[in-house]
Parts: sequence; structure tokens; C-alpha cells
Amino acid sequence: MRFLCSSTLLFLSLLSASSYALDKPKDRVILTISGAISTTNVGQEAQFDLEMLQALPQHTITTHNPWTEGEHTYQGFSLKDLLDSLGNQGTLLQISALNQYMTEAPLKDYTVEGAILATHQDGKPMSVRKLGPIMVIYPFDTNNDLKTEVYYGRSVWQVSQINTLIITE
Ligand SMILES: Nc1nc2c(c(=O)[nH]1)N[C@H]1C(S)=C(S)[C@@H](COP(=O)(O)O)O[C@H]1N2
Ligand SMILES: [Mo]
Repeated sequence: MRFLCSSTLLFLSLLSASSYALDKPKDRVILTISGAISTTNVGQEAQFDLEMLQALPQHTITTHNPWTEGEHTYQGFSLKDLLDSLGNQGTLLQISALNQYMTEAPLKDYTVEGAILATHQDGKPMSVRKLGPIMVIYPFDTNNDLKTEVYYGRSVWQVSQINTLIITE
């Protein structure tokens, strides 16, 4: 009996350790996170399909931006919410796009500056042709300080991969 109990407990704790990890994506993977994270679902990475990203708290920003005509409402998630759920320790992000563009941005941009990772424009999923499936959107219309090359350069569209780095100063 004692053996049964302890082996059952061992089994349950192994089960919870492995199932604590993220679900695996069921659909096309649109975002892969790597680097200083502790929760993964495929090898050392955390991979997400659109449905998994839509399960995160959603935020909207209504703004113009230099790459699209007119004002639009962008909906998506906060990168901080996503990274917190993965046990992230990194403070610097390397954000890569489908066209191999890569830039670095501090995680602070997603808290202090209020950027979101948009998956929807005016309620519709963003196609690759419309700079999707994921685009970094800053609230340009409510903060003129964002209208600089620094933030334009961090406005990555067609985002596909994010690596997080621990930077010690
Ligand atoms: N996917 C992707 N996003 C990108 C870029 C890019 O080449 N690919 N260029 C960045 C840079 S450096 C700037 S300044 C702005 C503006 O690019 P544009 O002047 O080519 O429109 O988009 C940023 N986002
Ligand atoms: Mo740029």
C-alpha cells in the first residue's frame, strides 16, 4: 500500500511536471519564442498558433502608422503577458520577421511604451500581404515621441520569431 501510494504520487508529480508545459500548437505555427524562457513545448522553444495567442488577454490600439493608409484598430496581445507565462528572464528581445529582418527592442517597450503584438486589423486576422500574421504596433497617434526612426525600426511586421536575452549592465 505504501509502495502504491508513493509510486502513484511519483507518477502524478511527473505527470504534472510534464503537463505544466505549454500545449502543442494544433494549427500553423505563427510565432516561435526562444532564449531565456523556462516553459517550452517543442524542444527548447515555445511555439504558438493563432488560437493560442488569442487566448492571451487582448488589447486594442487605434492609430495611424506609416505603412498602412488611414486609421485602423489593431487587436493583439502584450508581449509581456506572453513572456511572463513562459517564465521569461530576458530583458532584451531580438524580433525577427518572415523577410529575415531582425531588430532588437527592450521588453520595456511593451510596458512603458504600450506596444502590442497585433494579430487583427479592424477585427480581421492580418494576412502576410497586410503585414501579418503578427505586427508590432506602437500607439503613434497618442504619443508623438514614438514618431522617430527608433520606434519605426522596432515596428516589425510579419513577425515570426522572438529570442529573449538576459542583459546585465
Ligand atoms: N518585416 C519587416 N519589418 C520592418 C522592416 C523590414 O525590413 N521588414 N524595416 C524596419 C525599419 S528599419 C523601418 S525604419 C521601418 C520602415 O520601413 P520602410 O521605410 O521600408 O517602410 O519598418 C521596420 N519594420
Ligand atoms: Mo529604419
